[in-house]
Amino acid sequence: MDWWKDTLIYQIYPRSFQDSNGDGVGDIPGIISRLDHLQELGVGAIWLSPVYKSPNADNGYDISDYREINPEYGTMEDMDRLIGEARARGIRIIMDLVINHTSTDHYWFRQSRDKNSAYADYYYWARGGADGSLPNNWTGFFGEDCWEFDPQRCEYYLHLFAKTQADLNYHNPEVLEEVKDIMRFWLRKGVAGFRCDVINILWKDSLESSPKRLALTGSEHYLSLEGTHEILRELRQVLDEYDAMTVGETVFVTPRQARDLCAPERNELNMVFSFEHMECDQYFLKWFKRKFRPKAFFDCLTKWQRELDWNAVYLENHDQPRSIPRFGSERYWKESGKLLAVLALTLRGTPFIYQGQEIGMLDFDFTRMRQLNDVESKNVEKILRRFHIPQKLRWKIIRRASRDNARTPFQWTDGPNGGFTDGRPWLGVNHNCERINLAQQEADPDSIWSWYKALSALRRETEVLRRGTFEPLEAGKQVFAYRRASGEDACTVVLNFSDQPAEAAHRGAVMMDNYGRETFDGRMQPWEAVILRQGN
Ligand code: ISL
Ligand code: CA
Repeated sequence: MDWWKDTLIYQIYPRSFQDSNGDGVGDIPGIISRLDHLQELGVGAIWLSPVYKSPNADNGYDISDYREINPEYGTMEDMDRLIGEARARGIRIIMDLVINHTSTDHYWFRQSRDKNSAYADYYYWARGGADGSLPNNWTGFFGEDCWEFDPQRCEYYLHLFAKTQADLNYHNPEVLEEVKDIMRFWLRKGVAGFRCDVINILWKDSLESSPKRLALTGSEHYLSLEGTHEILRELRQVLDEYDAMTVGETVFVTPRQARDLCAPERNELNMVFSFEHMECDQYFLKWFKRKFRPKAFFDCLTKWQRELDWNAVYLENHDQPRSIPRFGSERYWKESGKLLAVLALTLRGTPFIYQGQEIGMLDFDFTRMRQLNDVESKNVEKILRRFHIPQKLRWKIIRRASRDNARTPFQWTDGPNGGFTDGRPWLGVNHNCERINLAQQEADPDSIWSWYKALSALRRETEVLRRGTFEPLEAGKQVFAYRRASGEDACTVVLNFSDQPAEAAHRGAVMMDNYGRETFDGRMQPWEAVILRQGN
């Protein structure tokens, strides 16, 4: 019960983790060959981004068969072997469950093009206006129209994401039954749970146009509605047969909505990925970046820590730029990488570490649009062109916010392609792999990697760091301090988010300090992070 509260979870983006056969694409045998790395980090579970059959319009988030493995990644035998090999190391596997939409290559969708087929109502189909207008005025997540005309059916289908990601229609009870079967299929194989993609938008209450004309027009018809809660409670029954856990990716969610999605007594999700703390460096949309304001970040984290009893804690994933250039400092790469590690592993909740975070990987070093792969970046670049935004500015916008920033291959060594592949990588390896790579950091007891290992071990051994309460102590312009307490035991965490020194009002015996200090008098170096036993 609640095993996921004591565990560190590691996210693998399979395409970019480890290639085993020289085709330039990461794969499941590659993951198996690196399980020892994860075991050393003290990982208790892996969240695997999608490995199902997919035409890869959105790198696996467009699934064409939920019961098959994408041949680029291996076979079902490889997958079974991964589950077994991971289990032998005490590591569980969490699958990515993408059920808001399927690929238009999915059998259901192909059948659905025929109005008389048994699958006719598996998706949202609608007629356009007589004047050639779309069925409604909603906008999609990837900056395009969210309706596409199908010449065979002579109707439009809804797609809130890419054109080839058609939204499933949960008004049809058969769709939910299909999903339950898929979940059972994987749970029977021994997976421990699911990360549920955009799970708070499943239920669309109507397809009416919206009077709101901001970005995401129409979202009041699908964001966190009661219909979604009902679906989640049904799915929970399947999960309970296997004691499985779920973490929901929930877009635009407020703390209150998050509570409704994961309060234990409501039997829906176990925790959610919320986004508010990822928005402290933007105006309204991620494409409009502003200077990162640590104070806003601390306040936001504090709010979420207080409002939810338990939640997923993350600073990186495959949709977000890397955390060091964003919340830390490239100038103090090592110090700020370690500080962010402390933050991620000492807040209350289940920490999720994204591949490469544990060695302080940075954003891509591409110089041209051509080097990018992500469908979202390409769409947005097209829109910027349409608005006659000059090339230089377009590139600046894309470079800072593109999802490809975190998708470059894992840097294992300083050798060719960072040891990721013997072939040509599907996405360019960052040239900084000469400086930032696992092999080098394994040999260095003072590296970010060594720090992550030590922190992870400390968290495992220290109950109060896992289960203790969260009490905010200080959230200033640059210093963030909080206390974790449980019975007689307590720890205080003090973090200096700045290239400048700081003074903090906290004292105590040092458990860990990224400047190697043994006593702490409140004076802090740039990006210093300290964990104190007791303290206040
Ligand atoms: O990165 C985003 C857009 O700027 C987010 O809005 C993202 O699209 C949203 O978090 C949903 O993400 C998930 O579903 C998408 C997929 O492309 C993402 O990779 C996935 O994490 C559609 O399946
Ligand atoms: Ca491969």
